[in-house]
Amino acid sequence: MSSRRRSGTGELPSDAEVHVNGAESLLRTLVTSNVDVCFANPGTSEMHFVTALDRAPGMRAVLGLFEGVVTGMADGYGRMSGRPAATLLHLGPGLANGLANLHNARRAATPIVNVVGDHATTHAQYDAPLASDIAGFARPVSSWIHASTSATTVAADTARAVQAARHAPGGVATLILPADVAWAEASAPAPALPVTAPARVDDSVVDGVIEALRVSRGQSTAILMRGSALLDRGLEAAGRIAAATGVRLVCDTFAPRLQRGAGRVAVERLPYFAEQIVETMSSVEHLILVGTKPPVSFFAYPDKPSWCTAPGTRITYLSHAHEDGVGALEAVAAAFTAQPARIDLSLPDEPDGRLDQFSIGRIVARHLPDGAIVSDEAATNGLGPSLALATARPHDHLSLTGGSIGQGLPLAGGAAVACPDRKVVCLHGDGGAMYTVQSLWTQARENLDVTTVIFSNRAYAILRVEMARTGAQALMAEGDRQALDMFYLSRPDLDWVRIAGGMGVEAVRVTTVEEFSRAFASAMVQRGPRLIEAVI
Ligand SMILES: Cc1ncc(C[n+]2csc(CCOP(=O)(O)OP(=O)(O)O)c2C)c(N)n1
Repeated sequence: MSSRRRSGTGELPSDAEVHVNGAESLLRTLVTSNVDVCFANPGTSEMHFVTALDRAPGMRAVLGLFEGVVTGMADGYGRMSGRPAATLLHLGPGLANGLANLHNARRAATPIVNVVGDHATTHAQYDAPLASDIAGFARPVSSWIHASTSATTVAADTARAVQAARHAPGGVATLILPADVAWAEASAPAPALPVTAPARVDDSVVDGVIEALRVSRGQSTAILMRGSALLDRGLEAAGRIAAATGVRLVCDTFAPRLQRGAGRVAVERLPYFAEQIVETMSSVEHLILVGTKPPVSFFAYPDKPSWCTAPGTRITYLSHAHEDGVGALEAVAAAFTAQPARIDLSLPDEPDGRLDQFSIGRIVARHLPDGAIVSDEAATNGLGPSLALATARPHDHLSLTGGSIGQGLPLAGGAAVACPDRKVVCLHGDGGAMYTVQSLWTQARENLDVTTVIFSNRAYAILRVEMARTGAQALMAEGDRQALDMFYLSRPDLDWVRIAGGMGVEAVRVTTVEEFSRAFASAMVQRGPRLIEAVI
Protein backbone atom coordinates (compact mmCIF):
# COMPACT_ATOMS: atom_id res chain seq x y z
CA MET A 1 0.00 0.00 0.00
CA SER A 2 1.23 3.48 -0.74
CA SER A 3 1.84 6.01 1.98
CA ARG A 4 -0.30 8.46 0.07
CA ARG A 5 -3.77 8.97 1.42
CA ARG A 6 -6.38 8.91 -1.25
CA SER A 7 -8.00 12.25 -1.82
CA GLY A 8 -11.77 12.50 -2.06
CA THR A 9 -11.69 12.14 -5.84
CA GLY A 10 -10.05 8.70 -5.69
CA GLU A 11 -6.96 10.12 -7.36
CA LEU A 12 -3.49 9.91 -5.82
CA PRO A 13 -2.57 13.27 -4.32
CA SER A 14 0.22 15.39 -5.73
CA ASP A 15 3.64 15.24 -4.04
CA ALA A 16 2.80 18.40 -2.14
CA GLU A 17 -0.06 16.55 -0.45
CA VAL A 18 1.94 13.44 0.57
CA HIS A 19 1.43 12.70 4.24
CA VAL A 20 3.97 10.71 6.16
CA ASN A 21 4.40 10.13 9.85
CA GLY A 22 7.70 10.69 11.64
CA ALA A 23 8.76 7.06 11.44
CA GLU A 24 8.16 6.89 7.71
CA SER A 25 9.92 10.20 7.20
CA LEU A 26 12.89 8.78 9.13
CA LEU A 27 13.00 5.55 7.14
CA ARG A 28 12.65 7.28 3.80
CA THR A 29 15.44 9.65 4.74
CA LEU A 30 17.65 6.68 5.64
CA VAL A 31 17.04 5.11 2.23
CA THR A 32 17.67 8.44 0.50
CA SER A 33 20.95 8.61 2.44
CA ASN A 34 21.93 5.14 1.18
CA VAL A 35 21.14 3.33 4.44
CA ASP A 36 18.97 0.44 3.31
CA VAL A 37 19.36 -2.30 5.91
CA CYS A 38 17.90 -2.13 9.40
CA PHE A 39 18.80 -4.71 12.05
CA ALA A 40 15.98 -4.61 14.54
CA ASN A 41 14.48 -5.80 17.79
CA PRO A 42 11.41 -3.65 18.36
CA GLY A 43 8.89 -3.08 21.15
CA THR A 44 5.69 -1.10 21.74
CA SER A 45 7.33 2.31 21.43
CA GLU A 46 8.67 1.37 17.98
CA MET A 47 5.39 0.19 16.43
CA HIS A 48 5.12 3.09 13.99
CA PHE A 49 8.69 2.45 12.88
CA VAL A 50 7.75 -1.19 12.31
CA THR A 51 4.71 -0.36 10.18
CA ALA A 52 6.77 2.21 8.26
CA LEU A 53 9.19 -0.56 7.19
CA ASP A 54 6.69 -1.59 4.53
CA ARG A 55 5.98 2.01 3.56
CA ALA A 56 9.60 2.94 2.85
CA PRO A 57 10.56 1.21 -0.38
CA GLY A 58 14.11 -0.10 -0.38
CA MET A 59 14.58 -0.75 3.32
CA ARG A 60 15.47 -4.36 4.27
CA ALA A 61 14.59 -5.24 7.85
CA VAL A 62 16.41 -8.08 9.61
CA LEU A 63 15.18 -9.31 12.98
CA GLY A 64 17.65 -10.29 15.70
CA LEU A 65 16.40 -12.13 18.76
CA PHE A 66 18.64 -10.24 21.17
CA GLU A 67 20.00 -6.72 20.91
CA GLY A 68 23.62 -7.89 21.08
CA VAL A 69 22.87 -9.78 17.87
CA VAL A 70 21.32 -6.66 16.30
CA THR A 71 24.28 -4.40 17.10
CA GLY A 72 26.87 -7.07 16.21
CA MET A 73 25.22 -7.60 12.83
CA ALA A 74 25.22 -3.85 12.21
CA ASP A 75 28.96 -3.89 12.96
CA GLY A 76 29.68 -6.74 10.52
CA TYR A 77 27.55 -5.07 7.87
CA GLY A 78 29.29 -1.71 8.29
CA ARG A 79 32.78 -3.18 8.25
CA MET A 80 32.16 -5.03 5.01
CA SER A 81 30.00 -2.53 3.11
CA GLY A 82 31.74 0.62 4.32
CA ARG A 83 28.36 2.25 4.90
CA PRO A 84 26.08 2.25 7.90
CA ALA A 85 23.17 -0.02 8.63
CA ALA A 86 20.48 1.24 10.95
CA THR A 87 19.54 -0.53 14.13
CA LEU A 88 16.19 -0.41 15.88
CA LEU A 89 16.36 -0.90 19.64
CA HIS A 90 13.70 -0.74 22.34
CA LEU A 91 14.30 2.14 24.76
CA GLY A 92 17.11 2.09 27.32
CA PRO A 93 16.99 -1.63 28.17
CA GLY A 94 17.10 -2.65 24.50
CA LEU A 95 20.04 -0.34 23.95
CA ALA A 96 21.72 -1.64 27.11
CA ASN A 97 21.44 -5.21 25.83
CA GLY A 98 23.17 -4.08 22.64
CA LEU A 99 25.92 -2.04 24.28
CA ALA A 100 28.70 -4.64 24.38
CA ASN A 101 28.71 -5.04 20.63
CA LEU A 102 28.33 -1.28 20.15
CA HIS A 103 31.47 -1.02 22.26
CA ASN A 104 33.19 -3.42 19.83
CA ALA A 105 31.81 -1.41 16.90
CA ARG A 106 33.15 1.82 18.40
CA ARG A 107 36.58 0.22 18.65
CA ALA A 108 36.25 -0.82 15.00
CA ALA A 109 35.14 2.70 14.01
CA THR A 110 32.18 1.15 12.23
CA PRO A 111 29.52 3.53 10.91
CA ILE A 112 26.13 2.68 12.46
CA VAL A 113 22.91 4.69 12.69
CA ASN A 114 21.68 3.49 16.06
CA VAL A 115 17.95 4.21 16.33
CA VAL A 116 16.54 3.83 19.83
CA GLY A 117 12.83 4.18 20.43
CA ASP A 118 11.56 6.04 23.50
CA HIS A 119 8.31 6.81 25.27
CA ALA A 120 6.21 9.60 23.78
CA THR A 121 7.44 13.02 24.90
CA THR A 122 4.10 13.54 26.68
CA HIS A 123 4.61 10.32 28.66
CA ALA A 124 8.12 11.07 29.91
CA GLN A 125 6.83 13.05 32.92
CA TYR A 126 5.22 9.94 34.48
CA ASP A 127 8.39 7.89 34.89
CA ALA A 128 6.75 4.73 33.55
CA PRO A 129 8.59 1.41 34.11
CA LEU A 130 10.60 1.43 30.87
CA ALA A 131 11.72 5.05 31.22
CA SER A 132 15.48 5.45 31.60
CA ASP A 133 18.39 7.67 30.73
CA ILE A 134 18.82 6.52 27.12
CA ALA A 135 21.38 9.19 26.28
CA GLY A 136 23.29 8.14 29.39
CA PHE A 137 23.44 4.53 28.17
CA ALA A 138 24.38 5.67 24.68
CA ARG A 139 27.07 8.20 25.54
CA PRO A 140 30.16 5.97 25.99
CA VAL A 141 29.67 4.15 22.67
CA SER A 142 28.37 7.00 20.51
CA SER A 143 30.21 9.61 18.49
CA TRP A 144 26.94 11.55 18.10
CA ILE A 145 23.64 11.52 20.05
CA HIS A 146 20.42 13.33 19.37
CA ALA A 147 16.85 12.95 20.60
CA SER A 148 14.31 14.04 18.02
CA THR A 149 11.67 16.20 19.64
CA SER A 150 9.42 16.87 16.69
CA ALA A 151 8.11 14.96 13.71
CA THR A 152 8.78 18.02 11.59
CA THR A 153 12.52 17.81 12.21
CA VAL A 154 13.03 14.04 12.36
CA ALA A 155 13.97 13.82 8.67
CA ALA A 156 16.68 16.44 9.05
CA ASP A 157 17.84 14.75 12.27
CA THR A 158 18.11 11.45 10.43
CA ALA A 159 20.17 12.92 7.59
CA ARG A 160 22.49 14.37 10.24
CA ALA A 161 22.73 11.01 11.98
CA VAL A 162 23.85 9.33 8.77
CA GLN A 163 26.38 12.08 8.14
CA ALA A 164 27.69 11.73 11.71
CA ALA A 165 27.98 7.93 11.47
CA ARG A 166 30.01 8.31 8.26
CA HIS A 167 32.25 11.06 9.58
CA ALA A 168 35.79 9.69 9.40
CA PRO A 169 36.80 7.27 10.70
CA GLY A 170 33.19 6.17 11.31
CA GLY A 171 31.16 5.87 14.48
CA VAL A 172 27.91 5.05 16.21
CA ALA A 173 25.39 7.86 15.71
CA THR A 174 22.53 7.37 18.17
CA LEU A 175 19.17 8.84 17.21
CA ILE A 176 16.52 8.64 19.93
CA LEU A 177 13.00 8.48 18.53
CA PRO A 178 10.09 9.17 20.92
CA ALA A 179 6.90 7.31 20.02
CA ASP A 180 4.88 10.50 19.39
CA VAL A 181 7.59 11.84 17.07
CA ALA A 182 7.23 8.57 15.16
CA TRP A 183 3.45 8.72 14.93
CA ALA A 184 2.84 12.44 14.35
CA GLU A 185 2.45 13.87 10.88
CA ALA A 186 5.85 14.78 9.53
CA SER A 187 7.47 16.71 6.78
CA ALA A 188 8.81 15.07 3.64
CA PRO A 189 12.02 13.02 3.81
CA ALA A 190 15.24 15.03 3.90
CA PRO A 191 17.91 14.82 1.21
CA ALA A 192 21.22 13.14 2.01
CA LEU A 193 23.89 15.38 3.50
CA PRO A 194 27.41 15.34 2.11
CA VAL A 195 29.86 12.96 3.74
CA THR A 196 33.05 14.67 4.80
CA ALA A 197 36.13 12.96 3.42
CA PRO A 198 38.88 11.96 5.87
CA ALA A 199 41.20 14.86 6.62
CA ARG A 200 44.17 15.14 4.30
CA VAL A 201 47.53 14.53 5.94
CA ASP A 202 49.74 17.60 5.77
CA ASP A 203 52.56 17.51 3.21
CA SER A 204 55.11 18.28 5.91
CA VAL A 205 54.16 15.08 7.74
CA VAL A 206 54.43 13.02 4.54
CA ASP A 207 57.78 14.64 3.71
CA GLY A 208 59.06 13.94 7.22
CA VAL A 209 58.22 10.25 6.88
CA ILE A 210 59.82 10.05 3.42
CA GLU A 211 62.96 11.64 4.81
CA ALA A 212 63.04 9.26 7.78
CA LEU A 213 62.58 6.25 5.50
CA ARG A 214 65.40 7.38 3.21
CA VAL A 215 67.87 7.30 6.08
CA SER A 216 66.29 4.36 7.91
CA ARG A 217 67.96 1.04 8.34
CA GLY A 218 65.30 -1.29 6.93
CA GLN A 219 63.89 -3.55 9.59
CA SER A 220 64.61 -1.17 12.45
CA THR A 221 61.65 0.88 11.16
CA ALA A 222 58.13 -0.49 11.30
CA ILE A 223 54.85 0.86 9.92
CA LEU A 224 51.96 -0.12 12.22
CA MET A 225 48.58 0.11 10.49
CA ARG A 226 44.83 -0.05 11.15
CA GLY A 227 41.62 0.96 9.40
CA SER A 228 41.42 1.32 5.64
CA ALA A 229 45.22 1.12 5.37
CA LEU A 230 44.71 -2.64 5.74
CA LEU A 231 42.56 -2.89 2.62
CA ASP A 232 43.89 -3.32 -0.91
CA ARG A 233 44.91 0.24 -1.79
CA GLY A 234 46.61 0.94 1.52
CA LEU A 235 48.37 -2.44 1.54
CA GLU A 236 49.54 -1.88 -2.01
CA ALA A 237 51.12 1.46 -1.10
CA ALA A 238 52.62 0.06 2.10
CA GLY A 239 53.99 -2.88 0.10
CA ARG A 240 55.73 -0.51 -2.31
CA ILE A 241 57.29 1.36 0.61
CA ALA A 242 58.46 -1.90 2.19
CA ALA A 243 59.90 -3.18 -1.09
CA ALA A 244 61.87 0.04 -1.57
CA THR A 245 63.08 0.59 1.99
CA GLY A 246 62.94 -2.78 3.77
CA VAL A 247 60.68 -1.50 6.58
CA ARG A 248 58.48 -3.95 8.44
CA LEU A 249 54.72 -3.83 7.89
CA VAL A 250 52.73 -4.61 11.01
CA CYS A 251 49.06 -4.42 11.97
CA ASP A 252 47.20 -4.29 15.26
CA THR A 253 46.37 -7.58 16.95
CA PHE A 254 42.66 -6.86 16.62
CA ALA A 255 42.22 -4.87 13.42
CA PRO A 256 38.58 -4.40 12.32
CA ARG A 257 39.26 -5.68 8.82
CA LEU A 258 42.42 -7.02 7.19
CA GLN A 259 42.70 -8.21 3.61
CA ARG A 260 44.93 -11.27 3.62
CA GLY A 261 45.99 -14.20 1.49
CA ALA A 262 47.40 -14.89 -1.96
CA GLY A 263 48.17 -11.93 -4.18
CA ARG A 264 48.18 -9.51 -1.28
CA VAL A 265 50.94 -7.73 0.61
CA ALA A 266 52.01 -9.56 3.77
CA VAL A 267 51.54 -7.79 7.10
CA GLU A 268 52.75 -9.13 10.46
CA ARG A 269 49.99 -9.20 13.05
CA LEU A 270 51.03 -8.04 16.51
CA PRO A 271 50.78 -10.87 19.05
CA TYR A 272 48.34 -10.77 21.99
CA PHE A 273 50.43 -10.94 25.17
CA ALA A 274 52.43 -7.90 26.32
CA GLU A 275 55.77 -9.67 26.54
CA GLN A 276 55.31 -11.03 23.02
CA ILE A 277 54.58 -7.51 21.73
CA VAL A 278 57.61 -6.18 23.60
CA GLU A 279 59.74 -8.88 21.94
CA THR A 280 58.26 -8.08 18.50
CA MET A 281 58.90 -4.37 19.00
CA SER A 282 62.30 -4.67 20.70
CA SER A 283 64.33 -4.04 17.55
CA VAL A 284 62.11 -1.22 16.29
CA GLU A 285 63.92 2.12 16.55
CA HIS A 286 61.30 4.10 14.62
CA LEU A 287 57.61 3.25 14.69
CA ILE A 288 55.41 4.95 12.09
CA LEU A 289 51.69 4.84 12.89
CA VAL A 290 48.94 4.83 10.29
CA GLY A 291 45.44 5.19 11.73
CA THR A 292 46.39 3.58 15.02
CA LYS A 293 48.04 4.14 18.39
CA PRO A 294 51.24 2.76 19.93
CA PRO A 295 50.75 -0.87 21.00
CA VAL A 296 49.92 -1.51 24.66
CA SER A 297 49.16 -4.60 26.68
CA PHE A 298 45.53 -5.76 26.55
CA PHE A 299 45.46 -6.05 30.36
CA ALA A 300 47.75 -4.97 33.15
CA TYR A 301 49.61 -7.71 35.05
CA PRO A 302 51.78 -7.40 38.12
CA ASP A 303 55.39 -6.93 37.03
CA LYS A 304 54.61 -6.84 33.31
CA PRO A 305 54.76 -3.77 31.09
CA SER A 306 51.69 -1.98 29.80
CA TRP A 307 53.64 0.07 27.25
CA CYS A 308 55.10 -2.29 24.67
CA THR A 309 57.50 -0.28 22.53
CA ALA A 310 61.17 -0.12 23.58
CA PRO A 311 62.07 2.94 25.71
CA GLY A 312 64.09 4.74 23.03
CA THR A 313 61.72 4.07 20.14
CA ARG A 314 60.87 7.16 18.12
CA ILE A 315 57.16 7.32 17.32
CA THR A 316 55.76 9.23 14.34
CA TYR A 317 52.11 9.54 13.39
CA LEU A 318 51.79 9.48 9.62
CA SER A 319 48.02 9.60 10.09
CA HIS A 320 45.48 9.52 12.88
CA ALA A 321 42.28 7.49 12.64
CA HIS A 322 40.21 10.38 11.22
CA GLU A 323 42.81 11.21 8.59
CA ASP A 324 43.37 9.81 5.11
CA GLY A 325 45.98 7.16 5.93
CA VAL A 326 45.65 5.51 2.53
CA GLY A 327 46.30 8.80 0.74
CA ALA A 328 49.27 9.45 3.01
CA LEU A 329 50.74 6.00 2.34
CA GLU A 330 50.30 6.55 -1.38
CA ALA A 331 52.02 9.94 -1.13
CA VAL A 332 54.94 8.33 0.70
CA ALA A 333 55.08 5.43 -1.76
CA ALA A 334 55.23 7.88 -4.69
CA ALA A 335 58.69 8.92 -3.49
CA PHE A 336 60.05 5.44 -4.14
CA THR A 337 60.04 3.13 -7.10
CA ALA A 338 59.48 -0.50 -6.28
CA GLN A 339 56.87 -3.16 -6.80
CA PRO A 340 55.40 -4.75 -3.69
CA ALA A 341 56.17 -8.37 -2.85
CA ARG A 342 53.00 -10.42 -2.98
CA ILE A 343 51.99 -13.54 -1.14
CA ASP A 344 52.08 -16.71 -3.24
CA LEU A 345 49.17 -19.08 -2.96
CA SER A 346 50.23 -22.05 -0.85
CA LEU A 347 47.54 -24.38 0.42
CA PRO A 348 48.36 -26.81 3.21
CA ASP A 349 48.29 -30.55 2.61
CA GLU A 350 45.43 -32.49 4.13
CA PRO A 351 46.52 -32.96 7.74
CA ASP A 352 46.30 -36.14 9.75
CA GLY A 353 46.66 -36.76 13.46
CA ARG A 354 44.81 -34.89 16.17
CA LEU A 355 41.86 -32.58 15.68
CA ASP A 356 43.14 -29.31 17.09
CA GLN A 357 43.43 -25.66 16.08
CA PHE A 358 46.39 -26.41 13.81
CA SER A 359 44.78 -29.25 11.85
CA ILE A 360 41.52 -27.29 11.73
CA GLY A 361 43.38 -24.19 10.54
CA ARG A 362 45.00 -26.16 7.74
CA ILE A 363 41.71 -27.64 6.60
CA VAL A 364 40.00 -24.24 6.71
CA ALA A 365 42.86 -22.71 4.68
CA ARG A 366 42.77 -25.59 2.19
CA HIS A 367 39.08 -25.23 1.41
CA LEU A 368 38.40 -21.53 1.99
CA PRO A 369 37.00 -20.15 -1.28
CA ASP A 370 38.29 -17.09 -3.04
CA GLY A 371 36.92 -13.87 -1.54
CA ALA A 372 35.65 -15.47 1.67
CA ILE A 373 35.14 -13.45 4.85
CA VAL A 374 36.51 -14.87 8.10
CA SER A 375 34.89 -13.67 11.32
CA ASP A 376 37.42 -14.65 13.95
CA GLU A 377 36.54 -15.06 17.60
CA ALA A 378 38.44 -18.31 17.98
CA ALA A 379 40.15 -17.03 21.15
CA THR A 380 42.82 -19.52 22.30
CA ASN A 381 42.26 -21.52 19.09
CA GLY A 382 42.93 -18.60 16.76
CA LEU A 383 46.64 -19.07 16.17
CA GLY A 384 46.36 -22.24 14.06
CA PRO A 385 43.86 -20.79 11.57
CA SER A 386 45.67 -17.44 11.49
CA LEU A 387 48.97 -19.08 10.53
CA ALA A 388 47.47 -21.39 7.92
CA LEU A 389 45.32 -18.68 6.34
CA ALA A 390 48.30 -16.39 5.65
CA THR A 391 48.90 -18.02 2.24
CA ALA A 392 45.33 -19.14 1.53
CA ARG A 393 43.09 -17.75 -1.18
CA PRO A 394 42.46 -14.02 -0.75
CA HIS A 395 40.00 -13.24 1.99
CA ASP A 396 38.94 -10.61 4.53
CA HIS A 397 39.71 -11.20 8.20
CA LEU A 398 37.47 -9.55 10.84
CA SER A 399 38.49 -9.62 14.47
CA LEU A 400 37.15 -8.96 17.95
CA THR A 401 38.03 -5.29 18.22
CA GLY A 402 36.91 -4.39 21.73
CA GLY A 403 37.57 -7.58 23.71
CA SER A 404 33.87 -7.99 24.47
CA ILE A 405 33.18 -11.59 23.59
CA GLY A 406 30.05 -12.62 21.69
CA GLN A 407 30.83 -10.57 18.62
CA GLY A 408 31.93 -13.19 16.07
CA LEU A 409 28.56 -14.81 15.32
CA PRO A 410 26.53 -11.65 14.68
CA LEU A 411 29.50 -10.05 12.93
CA ALA A 412 29.47 -12.98 10.50
CA GLY A 413 25.72 -12.57 9.94
CA GLY A 414 26.04 -8.85 9.22
CA ALA A 415 28.94 -9.50 6.84
CA ALA A 416 26.81 -12.06 5.01
CA VAL A 417 23.97 -9.55 4.63
CA ALA A 418 26.46 -7.00 3.25
CA CYS A 419 28.16 -9.48 0.89
CA PRO A 420 25.58 -12.07 -0.18
CA ASP A 421 27.84 -13.49 -2.90
CA ARG A 422 30.74 -14.26 -0.58
CA LYS A 423 31.20 -17.25 1.73
CA VAL A 424 31.45 -16.27 5.39
CA VAL A 425 33.32 -18.52 7.80
CA CYS A 426 32.95 -17.86 11.51
CA LEU A 427 35.60 -19.34 13.80
CA HIS A 428 34.35 -19.18 17.37
CA GLY A 429 35.10 -20.30 20.89
CA ASP A 430 32.19 -22.13 22.50
CA GLY A 431 32.16 -19.79 25.49
CA GLY A 432 31.96 -16.59 23.44
CA ALA A 433 29.43 -18.10 21.05
CA MET A 434 26.91 -18.62 23.87
CA TYR A 435 26.67 -14.85 24.44
CA THR A 436 24.93 -14.17 21.15
CA VAL A 437 23.90 -17.68 20.13
CA GLN A 438 20.56 -16.36 18.81
CA SER A 439 22.55 -15.15 15.79
CA LEU A 440 22.07 -18.63 14.36
CA TRP A 441 18.33 -18.12 14.13
CA THR A 442 18.76 -14.99 12.01
CA GLN A 443 21.22 -16.87 9.80
CA ALA A 444 18.56 -19.53 9.23
CA ARG A 445 15.70 -17.10 8.68
CA GLU A 446 17.68 -14.99 6.20
CA ASN A 447 19.42 -18.04 4.69
CA LEU A 448 22.81 -16.39 5.20
CA ASP A 449 25.80 -18.17 3.70
CA VAL A 450 27.71 -18.60 6.98
CA THR A 451 29.63 -21.67 8.09
CA THR A 452 30.31 -21.56 11.81
CA VAL A 453 33.09 -23.64 13.36
CA ILE A 454 32.70 -23.95 17.12
CA PHE A 455 35.92 -24.81 18.92
CA SER A 456 34.26 -26.95 21.53
CA ASN A 457 36.86 -27.14 24.28
CA ARG A 458 34.07 -26.83 26.83
CA ALA A 459 36.03 -24.21 28.70
CA TYR A 460 36.88 -20.56 29.09
CA ALA A 461 40.44 -21.65 28.30
CA ILE A 462 41.93 -18.17 28.10
CA LEU A 463 40.82 -17.44 31.65
CA ARG A 464 42.89 -20.36 32.96
CA VAL A 465 45.90 -18.75 31.32
CA GLU A 466 45.02 -15.30 32.60
CA MET A 467 44.52 -16.59 36.12
CA ALA A 468 48.12 -17.74 36.19
CA ARG A 469 49.39 -14.54 34.54
CA THR A 470 47.64 -12.19 36.96
CA GLY A 471 49.10 -14.06 39.93
CA ALA A 472 45.62 -14.94 41.22
CA GLN A 473 46.27 -18.66 40.80
CA ALA A 474 48.85 -18.52 43.58
CA LEU A 475 46.00 -17.71 45.97
CA MET A 476 44.19 -20.99 45.26
CA ALA A 477 44.37 -23.85 47.72
CA GLU A 478 44.41 -27.56 47.00
CA GLY A 479 40.86 -28.73 46.29
CA ASP A 480 39.37 -25.29 45.61
CA ARG A 481 36.48 -26.05 43.31
CA GLN A 482 34.46 -22.89 42.87
CA ALA A 483 37.22 -20.98 41.11
CA LEU A 484 37.81 -23.81 38.64
CA ASP A 485 34.08 -24.10 38.07
CA MET A 486 34.20 -20.58 36.66
CA PHE A 487 36.29 -21.82 33.73
CA TYR A 488 34.78 -25.14 32.68
CA LEU A 489 31.59 -25.28 30.64
CA SER A 490 30.74 -28.82 31.68
CA ARG A 491 27.90 -30.17 33.88
CA PRO A 492 26.16 -30.15 31.44
CA ASP A 493 28.16 -30.15 28.20
CA LEU A 494 26.75 -27.78 25.58
CA ASP A 495 25.21 -29.71 22.71
CA TRP A 496 25.84 -27.52 19.67
CA VAL A 497 24.12 -29.81 17.22
CA ARG A 498 20.87 -29.49 19.13
CA ILE A 499 21.37 -25.79 19.87
CA ALA A 500 21.88 -25.02 16.19
CA GLY A 501 19.20 -27.46 15.05
CA GLY A 502 16.72 -25.82 17.40
CA MET A 503 17.30 -22.55 15.57
CA GLY A 504 17.06 -24.05 12.11
CA VAL A 505 20.78 -24.37 11.31
CA GLU A 506 22.03 -27.71 10.05
CA ALA A 507 24.84 -28.88 12.31
CA VAL A 508 27.25 -31.74 12.84
CA ARG A 509 29.62 -32.73 15.64
CA VAL A 510 33.07 -33.94 14.66
CA THR A 511 35.88 -35.41 16.72
CA THR A 512 38.47 -36.38 14.09
CA VAL A 513 40.43 -34.62 11.38
CA GLU A 514 38.74 -36.73 8.71
CA GLU A 515 35.25 -35.85 9.93
CA PHE A 516 36.07 -32.16 10.16
CA SER A 517 37.59 -32.12 6.71
CA ARG A 518 34.54 -33.80 5.20
CA ALA A 519 32.10 -31.47 6.96
CA PHE A 520 34.03 -28.29 6.18
CA ALA A 521 34.71 -29.15 2.53
CA SER A 522 31.03 -29.92 2.03
CA ALA A 523 29.93 -26.68 3.71
CA MET A 524 32.24 -24.70 1.41
CA VAL A 525 30.51 -25.95 -1.73
CA GLN A 526 26.96 -25.49 -0.46
CA ARG A 527 25.08 -22.32 0.33
CA GLY A 528 23.28 -21.43 3.52
CA PRO A 529 24.07 -21.64 7.21
CA ARG A 530 25.93 -24.64 8.63
CA LEU A 531 27.54 -25.26 11.98
CA ILE A 532 30.36 -27.65 12.78
CA GLU A 533 31.01 -28.44 16.42
CA ALA A 534 34.68 -29.45 16.55
CA VAL A 535 35.25 -31.25 19.84
CA ILE A 536 38.86 -30.57 20.75
C1 LIG B 1 31.46 -9.39 27.58
C2 LIG B 1 32.58 -10.16 28.16
N1 LIG B 1 32.37 -10.93 29.25
C3 LIG B 1 33.37 -11.66 29.76
C4 LIG B 1 34.63 -11.62 29.21
C5 LIG B 1 35.77 -12.38 29.84
N2 LIG B 1 36.21 -13.45 28.97
C6 LIG B 1 37.25 -13.28 28.12
S1 LIG B 1 37.56 -14.63 27.24
C7 LIG B 1 36.33 -15.48 28.00
C8 LIG B 1 36.06 -16.91 27.66
C9 LIG B 1 36.21 -17.24 26.22
O1 LIG B 1 35.87 -18.58 26.06
P1 LIG B 1 35.81 -19.25 24.65
O2 LIG B 1 35.09 -18.37 23.70
O3 LIG B 1 35.27 -20.62 24.83
O4 LIG B 1 37.32 -19.30 24.18
P2 LIG B 1 38.55 -20.07 24.85
O5 LIG B 1 39.11 -19.15 25.88
O6 LIG B 1 38.04 -21.35 25.46
O7 LIG B 1 39.49 -20.30 23.74
C10 LIG B 1 35.66 -14.70 28.92
C11 LIG B 1 34.50 -15.14 29.73
C12 LIG B 1 34.80 -10.80 28.07
N3 LIG B 1 35.97 -10.67 27.46
N4 LIG B 1 33.77 -10.11 27.57
